[in-house]
Amino acid sequence: MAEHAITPRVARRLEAVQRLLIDGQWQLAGDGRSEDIFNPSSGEIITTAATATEEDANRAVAAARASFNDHRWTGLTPAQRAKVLWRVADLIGAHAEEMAELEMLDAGKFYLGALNGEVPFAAECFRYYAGWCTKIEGTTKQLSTVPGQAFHIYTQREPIGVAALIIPWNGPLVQAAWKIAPALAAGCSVVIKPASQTPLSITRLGELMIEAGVPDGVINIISGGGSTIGRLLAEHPDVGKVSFTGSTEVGKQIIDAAKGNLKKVTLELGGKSPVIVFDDADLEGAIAGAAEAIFSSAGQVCVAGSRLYVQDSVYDEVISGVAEIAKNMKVGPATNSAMDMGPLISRQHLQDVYRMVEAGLAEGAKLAAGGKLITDGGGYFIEPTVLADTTHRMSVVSDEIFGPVLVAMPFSRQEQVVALANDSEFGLAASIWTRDISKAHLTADAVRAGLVWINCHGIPDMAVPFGGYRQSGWGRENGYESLLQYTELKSVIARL
Ligand code: TAP
Repeated sequence: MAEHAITPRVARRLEAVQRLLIDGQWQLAGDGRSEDIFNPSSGEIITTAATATEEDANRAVAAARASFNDHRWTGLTPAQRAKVLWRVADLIGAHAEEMAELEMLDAGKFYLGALNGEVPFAAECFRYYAGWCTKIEGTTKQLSTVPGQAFHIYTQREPIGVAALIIPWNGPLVQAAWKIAPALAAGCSVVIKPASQTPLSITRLGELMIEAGVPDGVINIISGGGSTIGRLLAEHPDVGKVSFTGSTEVGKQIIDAAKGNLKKVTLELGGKSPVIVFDDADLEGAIAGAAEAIFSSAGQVCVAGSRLYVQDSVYDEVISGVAEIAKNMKVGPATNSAMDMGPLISRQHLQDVYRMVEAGLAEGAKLAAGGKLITDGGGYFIEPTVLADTTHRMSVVSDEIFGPVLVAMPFSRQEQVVALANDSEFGLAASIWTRDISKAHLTADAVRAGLVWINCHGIPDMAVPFGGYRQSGWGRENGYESLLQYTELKSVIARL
């Protein structure tokens, strides 16, 4: 049966207000306020979530600071901390169905997709960083400035302190895991703020983390408005690190807010990632890959392949192939795993995406597929859309749409497509489709992006650094690189 019914356990959970986690205590907002949470597949209210006051946020930071200062987390051995993170992963796995349902309900993820994708990937993230806890190392050095004397010189990595983690709605559980796991592995205490639309899976994750043995105050979860609570966290003098994923516009505001105490900042921001198809590619694979790159999660993916460049001689074939896939996709609720594409996150976002499509058509793009809103039912749906014959003067080509809208154009030479691919304020990701191994690697070298795929698109791995050039961000998530960004580096010079 394709339709997934909500289990009684999750239904019961949603009857209550989703609470804040401060210093190990689940609580309502100080002023009792809560916000409605919507199901993007139906437009219906599914529950309400407490929205933190500034006083709540200050208490969360104070709890994190106290837990850091009294070493209740860093005082455990690395192996003990690793075991706790591993237990978090096991608990996510043990509650995978429930987590997948929660991800389906407020983030619009397909149940089976979440069950087999996001949920195990989030668990894997905790396992990956559990492994790093015992492997955070410094180096030894030799001194040249003082001849004839003995010195012992070494470096060590130390946790920064309190890390504020601010995440978007488009993959709440994985985004939370990508920040919480390396922060805790490094020894930081954290305050995480989910996007206002998607607190459900993170709230449950918090419960599992407490059950796994993360000490009170080391993990704090506060839902609340971005421009109030998010900003407060980015400004807070007791926060030493802010790791933000979201729009480039808000990323710049985070930099401003963080400058008061010069806190360390990691930013994972927007993208407009090129998909480059050469005429010698396996076209069947490239066509399917290009469609998947933009329509997966309805294009609400920061590394979505949203600009398609196809070499002249195969341009018509590739565009009509991708358009054919788009036209045949079944669009519908995330509860129905027989669908190919689910909803956008909100009515507002749906309208924004639709306006971008209209602007592209007004600027002269040719509609090869889609372009219409799907208005039956209350959910937030738009057809998978392909705009062909676009140019770099059009806003649909320069601006991130963050929806299932592909813009396509032809190219003739390798140098030309590299110039086009790099002609963007973003530099998050790219994919290159060709059978010529030299061309593939030379193009990968020339494209200015943080993550380049060859003959595939969008494959993530915990070991592979993830982040962008230019206005796609600062720093990297995943891998050892992410963990290092939650540490300070100390050098010690000892005369013996
Ligand atoms: P944003 O509006 O930037 O929101 C992201 C988060 O920041 C939310 O938790 C939001 O809270 C909060 N926020 C908003 N204004 C803030 C402020 N002034 N100070 C501090 N926090 C603030 O992005 P979005 O629309 O939710 O997400 C879509 C964007 O995220 C796209 O541009 C996409 O490319 C980007 N994204 C990037 C990546 C990576 S890895 N590069 C991954 C996913 C998404 P509220 O929800 O309460 O507004």
